[in-house]
Amino acid sequence: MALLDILVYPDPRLRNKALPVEVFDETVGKLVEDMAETMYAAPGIGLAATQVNVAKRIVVIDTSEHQDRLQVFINPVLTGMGELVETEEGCLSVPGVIVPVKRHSEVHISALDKNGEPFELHASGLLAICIQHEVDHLDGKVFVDYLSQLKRDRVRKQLLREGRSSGKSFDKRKEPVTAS
Ligand code: GNR
Ligand code: NI
Repeated sequence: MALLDILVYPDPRLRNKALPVEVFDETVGKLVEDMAETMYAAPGIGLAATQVNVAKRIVVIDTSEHQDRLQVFINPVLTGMGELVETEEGCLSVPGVIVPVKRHSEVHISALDKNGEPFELHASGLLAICIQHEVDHLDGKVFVDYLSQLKRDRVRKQLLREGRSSGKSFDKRKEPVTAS
């Protein structure tokens, strides 16, 4: 078991699009274990492989009250259902920021478990919100993308100022000093 480093926005690697898992070997099993450990330690209710710089379509979630029910979703496919609901969301890759995001209140999920066995699930409540948030990560999307550009810029500058983002291709000296 190992704790993995979580990428922080605006790290450009959060924009990577994850590829489907095709081989279910011990590498996948180890990654799932390490992702779960990392999520519980954070603590968070979900984690996508993209956040630990692995471009594979793997998500771990635990929305149970006592954080004792791990759910693993590999190559998840969602069908959004129900009305759109606004929930206050946070993200381990955007520390300190909680903003309202609109999501489907219910989703149908098709996915594979860690052994490659397919399963289907109908989710509502926090699990429905969380899986939509995680599949966005797999597609290179971060919840701040739903904010206005002004608010997103504020979040980006704040995190760069705090020096929490370690995006190597972000040359902080080239950040314009004057905002237009
Ligand atoms: O820990 C998390 N909490 C959370 C709260 C509301 C909506 C989504 C989430 S997911 C987040 C963990 C995370 O960043 N997963 O990508
Ligand atoms: Ni997140």
